Amino acid sequence: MPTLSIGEFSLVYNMLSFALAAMFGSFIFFILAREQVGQKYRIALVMSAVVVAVAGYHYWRIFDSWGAAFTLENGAYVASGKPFNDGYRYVDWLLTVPLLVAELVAVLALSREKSLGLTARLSLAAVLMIATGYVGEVATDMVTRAIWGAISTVPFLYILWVLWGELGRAVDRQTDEVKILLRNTRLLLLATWGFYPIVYLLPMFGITGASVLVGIQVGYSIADVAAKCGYGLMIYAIAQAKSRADAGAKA
Ligand code: RET
Repeated sequence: MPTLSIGEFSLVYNMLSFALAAMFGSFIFFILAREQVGQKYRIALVMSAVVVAVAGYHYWRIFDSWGAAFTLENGAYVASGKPFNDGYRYVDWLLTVPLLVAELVAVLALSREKSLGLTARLSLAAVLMIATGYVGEVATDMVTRAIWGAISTVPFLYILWVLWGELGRAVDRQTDEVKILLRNTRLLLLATWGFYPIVYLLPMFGITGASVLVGIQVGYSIADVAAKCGYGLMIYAIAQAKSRADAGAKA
């Protein structure tokens, strides 16, 4: 572990604390907001709540691990000898990414067979993407990192391609309000999910030592808040708009 200045250590400490607060706050919101949407969309909000609860737990563990990995000595944070555990992040993604995918499929309210098929294919791709990405993340040399990063990009592109196409097809059948929300969700998905591989590439841009450690932790934390809390809010907005449209169609 590199030696960190007080500012560098605190930046990560505060980002992790911010992400932890955002996850717990979002959990309360999603539980309460369930009542605001039609029956068939509630499951999507339950999934959002599970995602942020799982992530909240992992952020708490990451936060603890960060604090334990360094000690303050003569005005700088030096390695304490206890390793910083990056595994929590990957275990978190392993559980939450399939749920995020399932949540989007749920809010689209497609036929049962289509929903099950899509969720199964996309979850499998997500597990492959994260497992292969982890091998590269913990590798100490850049060549291994690059190779596993490239392998992980294959299922990543597959997920984006399927979701992009599916969301595009779903758009045609919706009211104007839902159309705009679905288009925005497509953009949010691309912007937030696209952020993770960019953060992963940081050490390959020649950024080293403390900067890369801090950059990766800050980058993944921002991406996680957007991809879990922000995305959950989008799903909520879609569920609400679709509930209104369903009520209008019945009246
Ligand atoms: C890795 C390894 C390098 C290549 C790629 C990656 C993609 C990661 C993604 C993670 C998404 C996580 C989310 C979490 C939210 O809960 C594994 C960094 C493509 C897309 C959405």
